[in-house]
Amino acid sequence: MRIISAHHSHFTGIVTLLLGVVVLGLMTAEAEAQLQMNFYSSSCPKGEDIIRGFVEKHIPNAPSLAAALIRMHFHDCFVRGCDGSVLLNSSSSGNQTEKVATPNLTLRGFDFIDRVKAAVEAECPGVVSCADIIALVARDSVVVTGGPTWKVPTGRRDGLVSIASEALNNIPPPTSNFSNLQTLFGNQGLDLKDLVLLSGAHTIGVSHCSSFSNRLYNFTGVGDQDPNLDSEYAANLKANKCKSPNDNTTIVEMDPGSRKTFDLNYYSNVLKRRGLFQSDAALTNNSVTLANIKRLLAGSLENFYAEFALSMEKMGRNNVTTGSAGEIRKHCAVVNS
Ligand code: HEM
Ligand SMILES: *[C@@H]1O[C@H](CO)[C@@H](O)[C@H](O)[C@H]1NC(C)=O
Ligand SMILES: *[C@@H]1O[C@H](CO)[C@@H](O)[C@H](O)[C@H]1NC(C)=O
Ligand SMILES: *[C@@H]1O[C@H](CO)[C@@H](O)[C@H](O)[C@H]1NC(C)=O
Ligand SMILES: *[C@@H]1O[C@H](CO)[C@@H](O)[C@H](O)[C@H]1NC(C)=O
Ligand SMILES: *[C@@H]1O[C@H](CO)[C@@H](O)[C@H](O)[C@H]1NC(C)=O
Ligand SMILES: *[C@@H]1O[C@H](CO)[C@@H](O)[C@H](O)[C@H]1NC(C)=O
Ligand SMILES: *[C@@H]1O[C@H](CO)[C@@H](O)[C@H](O)[C@H]1NC(C)=O
Ligand SMILES: CC(=O)N[C@H]1CO[C@H](CO)[C@@H](O)[C@@H]1O
Repeated sequence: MRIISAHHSHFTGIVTLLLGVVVLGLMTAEAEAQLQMNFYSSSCPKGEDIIRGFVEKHIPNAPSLAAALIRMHFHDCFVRGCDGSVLLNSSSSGNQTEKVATPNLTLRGFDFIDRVKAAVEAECPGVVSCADIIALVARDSVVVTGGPTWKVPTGRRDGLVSIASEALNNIPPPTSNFSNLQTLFGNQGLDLKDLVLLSGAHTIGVSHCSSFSNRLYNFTGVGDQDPNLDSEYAANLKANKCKSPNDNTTIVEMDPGSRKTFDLNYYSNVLKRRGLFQSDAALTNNSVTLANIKRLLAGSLENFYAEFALSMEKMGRNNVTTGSAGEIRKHCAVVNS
């Protein structure tokens, strides 16, 4: 009995050990499943070309979508990694997904992603993730509109979960001060240099007045203006754009005069205290971010593009779902049933 028992426990021990090795091996494989260039080269060889072709065909007719799509990629990556969670619709049974969180109210381009997904599904059903589609479409649309390019390694899987409050907690609001930004970017493995470079995307696109009208009308609750916003620019915005503190519909170009051009003007604006958001202004409040702005402005556009590319790739790789985790969604707005 004792012998059998000892034998038995020895046997169990070996099985446990073997199981442990297998589980450890699986965990390592999971952790090591990484993004790679052209992940779909054998599973969907034409996939990335179809996406680029679709963008090249349609974005020139709606170039302002390029800004919307790079912003969507940013919002996707900052919540649960770039896993397409930003695309999930809230369910009638009460799930409030990231889409309905305040920062997402002004996101655009969901239908564009759906159309790209349909084109890809027609070629290879169930193979290319929505998360990769956002990442590729963001890059391809910025390229088509004359902006920088960057590497988009693929192999992201789509997440199963999307929670509105996580968007609120992770996506920096326009009222962010420097330390908010440092923390929220730091949470994503992004440093102060990345913060400056990625904020440079505000060289394209638009904002609603509601995202910054506190700076114009009631900065500290006594009907005042933000002293860190150039007063001439503020007066101009009040006279011509955001004529009332309750204007939720008017849109304003973030880089006036060159909102369609991916250039260095955003950084010049920031130094002139003409960045639209407090978060833009906050980049001048720290010696590292300020020095980076000046360094970029002293350098060439090509240099900005090259550095921007590295930060975009870094953002796109952060905390992604890979391997056998998550799924490949059939429709980007809903988890597979
Ligand atoms: C640093 C923290 C950031 C804050 C606080 C911030 C905030 C905002 C806000 C409030 C808007 C305007 C939304 C509206 O009212 O319509 C906006 C627009 C935009 N953001 Fe950011 N953003 C940040 C970083 C980024 C990053 C990292 C990217 C991309 C790499 C980005 C790309 C854009 C683009 C392209 C637009 C224009 C969107 C359009 O035209 O529809 N932003 N951002
Ligand atoms: C990474 O993603 C997982 C789930 O996809 C999430 O639970 C976790 O909070 C994320 N980590 C960070 C730092 O965002
Ligand atoms: C919806 O909520 C349920 C319960 O909280 C959760 O299990 C599920 O993952 C949620 N769905 C999404 C898409 O987040
Ligand atoms: C930044 O804002 C947060 C609230 O969002 C506040 O708690 C903190 O004190 C602020 N930091 C500085 C340096 O003003
Ligand atoms: C400014 O904000 C304060 C406090 O939130 C509020 O009491 C006041 O009515 C606002 N003033 C204007 C002009 O909106
Ligand atoms: C603007 O939005 C705020 C809240 O988001 C709302 O309280 C206000 O009534 C809206 N103003 C208009 C003019 O629709
Ligand atoms: C930057 O610092 C100044 C004081 O040096 C402060 O008044 C201002 O509010 C800060 N701006 C931002 C956007 O944090
Ligand atoms: C998701 O919601 C949008 C409206 O917000 C709707 O147009 C679309 O059909 C929905 N998609 C699915 C698959 O339910
Ligand atoms: C694009 C999108 O889903 N926008 C939604 C944001 O949230 C509001 C309500 O909270 C919805 O009405 C929008 O459809």
